[in-house]
Amino acid sequence: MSAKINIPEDHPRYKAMMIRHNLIEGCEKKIVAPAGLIAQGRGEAFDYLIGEKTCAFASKACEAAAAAFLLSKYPVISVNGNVARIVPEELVELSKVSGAKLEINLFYREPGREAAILEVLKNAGAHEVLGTEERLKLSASIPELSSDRRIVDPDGILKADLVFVPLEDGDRTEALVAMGKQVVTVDLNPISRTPRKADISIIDNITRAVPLICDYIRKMKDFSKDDLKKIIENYNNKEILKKSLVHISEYVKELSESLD
Ligand code: PTJ
Repeated sequence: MSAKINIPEDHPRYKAMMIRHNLIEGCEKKIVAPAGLIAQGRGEAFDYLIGEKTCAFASKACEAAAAAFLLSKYPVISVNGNVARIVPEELVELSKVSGAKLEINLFYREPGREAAILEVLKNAGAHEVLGTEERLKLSASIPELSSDRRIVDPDGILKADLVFVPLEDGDRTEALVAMGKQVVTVDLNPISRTPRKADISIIDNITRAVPLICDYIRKMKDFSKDDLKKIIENYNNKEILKKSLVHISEYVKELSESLD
């Protein structure tokens, strides 16, 4: 077990440090894969580079994501160890407001991990969870994908028209897009393959992005289909990625000038 930590609430990096230690404990409980700790470190570095706040390009992507959820006939939220540990209640809330199913889908499959994540989601208020160990015998496969992420639930990702895949790897994003699914992701690293391949990429921390998507869904739930479609038509993912990169370069320049 990790040593007991005592982070004072007035520590300037209290929130980020709590998340870090939450993930370390999640790793000890098998919820988080060891590689998930490295992924979080990469995410934290990019969060520094965007200024640890939701930027306009991320809000725009959250709005488009909300419109896509509302237009979707069969949306599915893909849950990995990191997101289950960091934002379980928020994922369950997203599932409730959007009507999307929750499916556990892991890159690093190890006995006991699905069960540990199922418990987390149930404790967060989930009623139905797909991709569990007992449903694995029913599992289907994503063609042309060799990682363990290829194993999907036939009543979940396989059937979905929209898949929400936060903190995802590029290969599966590409495979899902090739299967004709609309792919929405959250990833702090705009250079990573997933946001470049997805239809809607939210360049923000998962802790900020999921509550914001829920807010947009609540705000837009009575919009007409035409209005929702217009939001999607006016959304350009490449532009959003460009804006995020320009923001990072300007922010870093500003920081360097503040040292003059
Ligand atoms: O639980 P498993 O077995 O399914 O594995 C999950 C991980 C995350 C380990 C697996 O999907 C993986 O290895 O992912 P990658 O390829 O490291 O990609 C994760 C991406 O998420 C990276 O581009 C990170 O920058 C980004 N990221 C990490 N933490 C956050 C984040 N993005 C948003 N919010 C975060 N908190």
